Amino acid sequence: MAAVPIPTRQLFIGGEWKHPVLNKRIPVINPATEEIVGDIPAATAEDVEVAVEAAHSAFNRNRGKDWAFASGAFRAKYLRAIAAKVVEKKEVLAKLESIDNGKPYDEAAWDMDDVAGCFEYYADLAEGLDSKQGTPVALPMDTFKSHVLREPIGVVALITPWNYPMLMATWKVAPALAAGCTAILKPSELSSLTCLELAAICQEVGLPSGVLNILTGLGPDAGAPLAAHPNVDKVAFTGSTATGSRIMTGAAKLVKPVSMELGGKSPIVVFEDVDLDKAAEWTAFGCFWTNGQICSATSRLIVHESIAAAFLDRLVKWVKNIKISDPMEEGCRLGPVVSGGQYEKILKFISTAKSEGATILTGGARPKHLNKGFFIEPTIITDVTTSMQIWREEVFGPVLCVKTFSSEEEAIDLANDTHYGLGAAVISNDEERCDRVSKAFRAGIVWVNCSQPCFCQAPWGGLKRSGFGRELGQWGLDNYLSVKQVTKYISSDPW
Ligand code: TXE
Repeated sequence: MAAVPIPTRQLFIGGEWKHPVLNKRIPVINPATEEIVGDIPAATAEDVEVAVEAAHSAFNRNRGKDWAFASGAFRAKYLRAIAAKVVEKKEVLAKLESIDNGKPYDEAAWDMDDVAGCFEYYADLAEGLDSKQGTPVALPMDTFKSHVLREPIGVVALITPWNYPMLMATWKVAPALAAGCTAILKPSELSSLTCLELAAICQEVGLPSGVLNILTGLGPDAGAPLAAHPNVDKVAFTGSTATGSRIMTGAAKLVKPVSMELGGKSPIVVFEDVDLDKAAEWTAFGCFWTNGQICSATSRLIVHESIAAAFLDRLVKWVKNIKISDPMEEGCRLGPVVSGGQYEKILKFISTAKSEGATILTGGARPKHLNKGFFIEPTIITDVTTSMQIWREEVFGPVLCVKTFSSEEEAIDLANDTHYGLGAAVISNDEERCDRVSKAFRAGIVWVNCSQPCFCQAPWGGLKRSGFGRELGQWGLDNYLSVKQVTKYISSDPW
């Protein structure tokens, strides 16, 4: 498939392209070839200052009538225009995503469909906001009358990761803009190309200046000053638990609200009554889709002991058939992981598992037919104990670890044996059992007889160290709204 030229972009601030104040840039490395294919601007605290000022003045412009306190229907027009542009540019965007992040082109193209769908969905919710203003509150006294206004929370910082660069940005940008917030988006330095194209789209559709500002740059140099800025009213973050915790510590000093979508170590429980082929397919999909670089990847397989051998046999056959290649090659199902750093980190996880006594059933190394690029074979690890690092820590790579169980109770205990609580899946033909297990899982998202499907209408987020707050659906919009009560004294008598 023909590649696309990598555009050279600047920071997007106040509706204009601006060179970073310190004029630094970060190389873009294609993870399939390890070659530098372009660069992105590296923002620092100096640029953060200008971007926050731009967002602030856009929020307040004309007393908010230009955006924040305009009608939802007004804002929806821009969200729909952005969605239409994403559809129009889908092929170029998907190619850029694939080159930057390493995900197969087809997957990147599906991501762009989801991006457009998410902007459309929040356009609908923005329109719906108009009729929800002024909801009356029932009071115990008829001398007072109260109603509720739902207003944008203010200037928001949106800090996003590299696994679904454009889609994760959209999960935040679309509801934030629908709510009437103005925003500064800081995508991951490992995959920023499509977010810079989102900036170009905003310019093309004439989004009012300063409503969305996009700063690319390193986490400590650009993300940290942005999250800590006193004129940022809220931080919405998706990324590692360690960085989330750091942002929360800073936000606590300013009593700044945050929402956190963090790591995971999600289980998939496979009971003995399943169709082995179907279950193997969902298990493989749940862990190896996007190379396991999904916060909700079901990377701990908990399988009934009576079917474990037959099931693993099918699973191994299944993963051995996955086509691993340059992500732009026709039919590719697994590309490289995103960066050299992630590649080394994942291989270290695998070698630690071996040294702790686990068995590498399949995979565990670079595929033999690829001698460059950050490729790792889909890896299945057995003989795992619950104290091993591979069972406890998020790998964020194509690595599945396996344990067996003999009773439903034991399966639930193993599933919940984690500090995380993002996703959990159960595969069984017994509906009542699926319902029981779904309730027993300590997780924010449960899949029954599947793993990973995600819809922008349904809430997304976790418990425990996987974070708090919910994205998507109405919950995603609520993240960016504040609730104001207005109470009127309506009696003619003196109080
Ligand atoms: O994440 P970071 P990294 C996990 C996954 C992965 C690990 C490291 O396990 O192996 O995190 O990835 C910005 N203040 N996840 O290093 O650091 C950073 O620039 C403010 C899970 O990429 O969390 C990027 O934009 N911002 C995850 C974003 O935070 C800071 C997805 C995420 O980067 C910052 C990604 C700081 N001090 C990684 N430091 C998921 N839950 O989906 C960094 N950033």
